[in-house]
Amino acid sequence: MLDKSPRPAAVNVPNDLAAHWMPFTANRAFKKAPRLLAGAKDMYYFTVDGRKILDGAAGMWCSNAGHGRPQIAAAIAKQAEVLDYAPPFQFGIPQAFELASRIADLAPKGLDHVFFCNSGSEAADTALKIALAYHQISGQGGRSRLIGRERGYHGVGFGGTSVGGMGNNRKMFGTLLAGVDHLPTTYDREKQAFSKGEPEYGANFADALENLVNLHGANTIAAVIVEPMAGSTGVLPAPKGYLKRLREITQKHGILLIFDEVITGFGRLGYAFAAERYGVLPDMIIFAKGVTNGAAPMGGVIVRDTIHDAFMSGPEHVIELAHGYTYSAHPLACAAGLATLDIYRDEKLFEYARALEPKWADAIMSLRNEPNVVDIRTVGLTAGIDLTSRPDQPGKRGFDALNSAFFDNDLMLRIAGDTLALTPPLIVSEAQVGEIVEKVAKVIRAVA
Ligand code: PXG
Repeated sequence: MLDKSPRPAAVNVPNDLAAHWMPFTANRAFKKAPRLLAGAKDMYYFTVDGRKILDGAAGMWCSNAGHGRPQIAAAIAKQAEVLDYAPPFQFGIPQAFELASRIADLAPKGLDHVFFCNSGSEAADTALKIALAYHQISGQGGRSRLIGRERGYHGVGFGGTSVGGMGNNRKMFGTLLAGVDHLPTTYDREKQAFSKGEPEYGANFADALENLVNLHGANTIAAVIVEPMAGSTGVLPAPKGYLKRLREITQKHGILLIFDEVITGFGRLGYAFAAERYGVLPDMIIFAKGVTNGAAPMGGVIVRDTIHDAFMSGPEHVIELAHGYTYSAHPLACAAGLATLDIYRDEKLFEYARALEPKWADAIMSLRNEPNVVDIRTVGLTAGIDLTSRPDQPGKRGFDALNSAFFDNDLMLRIAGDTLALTPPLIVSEAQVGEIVEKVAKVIRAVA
């Protein structure tokens, strides 16, 4: 029998915290000292107790246009009234087609087709499945290996977890996908420390792909997936020339190249996509987060014409790709996406981010002499600041920094172990950059 006797009275404000098992969160620590948010506007969050927190993280690399944009809210509200839900299989809504065209317009020429999902994780798994299916229908079904990279993050689906290269995200989950291998990380502190933008050293890390080709045989490898800047692991920009070399090697061996631009897409590196910044044309680009400014869940894959077109054969009543989600191209997400892209365009936010990058980099680098700082990396409007670990407590200094920022310095930042990651909304003013840096300095001293 189910026990439906009443629970002990839940606290009314903000709520009983027990039932919600929080994602990627130290649950017990959180519930002892909750970081509860109640509102957000422009560059700020507001806590349930009314404090104003400067957002140094665009939420979670999402809200590139800042928070609480009325245009986006109105678009979502209107869409909910007019058409709340429509089946995305065998039916369509105009907004989905319009948004796909707008995204394709922003992407490099040749990447003209968009498959919608609801998150970066779904988008990563979708791209990997498209790669496998593409080889299958092209008579190269033997190409089933997938190659990721150490310290890569591609979400939490089984595909993304398998190609991902962050040990903690993998080790509890069994054998994951078979036939996966990893390139080495592009990070070498000795040769790259305190680089602004792309480190000079490290294009040679791409050559490791030739080793994997020798090991497995090119005709067994379907795709390579990398982030142009590895975000979740603490901001590792691609070394100069690395992505170009990866493209050359994949092309030579008929291997598809997937850029995971869940973080780097929509202006984070000063361009619509990092592919444009680096002048490299991948076969697929994964996006999420910034496409709706975080205001509605959405992700997707932008696919090269040649790949898309290969599927468009056979009897016309037959489904070409047996894949999709109940909420693919959800009306509310499409409405949010269209309003968001209008703001990016009208306010020239990508160009603004590009212009601000040198000042941002200089400001962040001024933290290099703060205690325990062993490296700082910047690219676009992002920064990773490595702190030494407390003895025998990896991640504790970072965790203390998160709390010091939130509770004592009214700043939201992200942490990856003992690395502090900064990635403010692209509307950040020069004065606010200064404020972020001052606050981060205080945080670093507080956790020294
Ligand atoms: N790819 C990349 C490159 C990401 O950064 C995902 C895929 C997965 O997206 P979804 O929407 O399924 O979460 C991400 C997500 C952090 C942090 O603290 C970053 C992400 C997620 C959680 C934490 O840096 N990025």
